[in-house]
Amino acid sequence: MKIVAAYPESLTDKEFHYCPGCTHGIIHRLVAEVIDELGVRKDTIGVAPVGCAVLAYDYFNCDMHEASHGRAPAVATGIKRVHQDKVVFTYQGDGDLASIGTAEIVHAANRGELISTVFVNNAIYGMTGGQMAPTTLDKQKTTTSPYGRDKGLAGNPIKISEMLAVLDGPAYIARVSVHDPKHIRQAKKAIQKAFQVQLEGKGFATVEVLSSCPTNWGMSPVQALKWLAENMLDVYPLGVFKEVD
Ligand SMILES: Cc1ncc(C[n+]2csc(CCOP(=O)(O)OP(=O)(O)O)c2C)c(N)n1
Ligand code: SF4
Repeated sequence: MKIVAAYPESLTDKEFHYCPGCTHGIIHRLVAEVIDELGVRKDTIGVAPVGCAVLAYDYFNCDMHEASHGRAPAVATGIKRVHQDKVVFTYQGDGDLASIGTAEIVHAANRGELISTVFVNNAIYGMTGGQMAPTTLDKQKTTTSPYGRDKGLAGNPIKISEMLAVLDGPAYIARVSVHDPKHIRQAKKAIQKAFQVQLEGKGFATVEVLSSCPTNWGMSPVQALKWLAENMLDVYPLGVFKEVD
C-alpha cells in the first residue's frame, strides 16, 4: 500500500503553541516534510529565531540551535563552516530577519554561505503584540501605527527577496505564499529547492513565505488568508527572483 500522507518524522509530537489559524504551523510542516523527503533529518541543524517561532527547537525533530534576535544567519554561518557535512537552515520572521537582523541576512547572502533560510513574512511583529515591522504594508494598521502606516514617516515595505536577488552570493531566492492549498504546494517545492541547492553546494538560498497573523491583524483565520491574498501579493509578488544553474 502506498502511503500518501503521514505525520512527518522531522516534527516532534509536541503541540504547537501558535494561535488558531496561524500559518507558522503550515510552514513548519512543509519544512519537516522536505527534510523527511530529502532523507537528511539526522544531518540537519536548524537555527530558531526570536519571535513567535522562538520555540521551533521544540517542534523540529532534528538538531536545533537558538539564536538571539536577528542573528540566526550569523549563527548558521558558524555552524555550517564547522560542520560542512550538515544541512543548516534558519527559520526567521520578518521582525527578526528584516528589521534587527537585516545586516546578518544581507551579509550571509552576499558571502554565499551554504545555508538555507525560511523567511516568514507576516507583515507584523507577532510575538510582541502586533507592532509595525519594516514589512508592514503602507496604510496597514498595527499597534504602533493605529492610523495606518505612513510611508512618508516609516518608509516603504521592505522587499527582502528583491534585495537579496541582486547580490552575487545567493543561488536561489524565491517568494511563495501559504494562503491556499495550491500555493502551499508551490511553497513546499520552493523550500525543497532551497535545501537542494545547499546539498548541491551551489550557494545561499532564501524562501520568503507570505504568512498570516490573524491575532494581530484582528481577523478570523479565514479573513486573514483572504486579506493576505488581496493585499500582500500586490506588494510582495510571488516568484523566483534568482536561480543559479
Ligand atoms: C534584542 C531584542 N530586541 C527586541 C526584542 C523583542 N522582540 C521579540 S520578538 C520581536 C519581533 C518578532 O516579530 P517577527 O520576527 O516578525 O516574528 P513573528 O512573531 O511575527 O513570527 C521583537 C521585536 C527581543 N526579544 N530582543
Ligand atoms: S501572534 Fe500571529 S504570528 Fe504569532 S502565533 Fe499568533 S497568529 Fe501566529
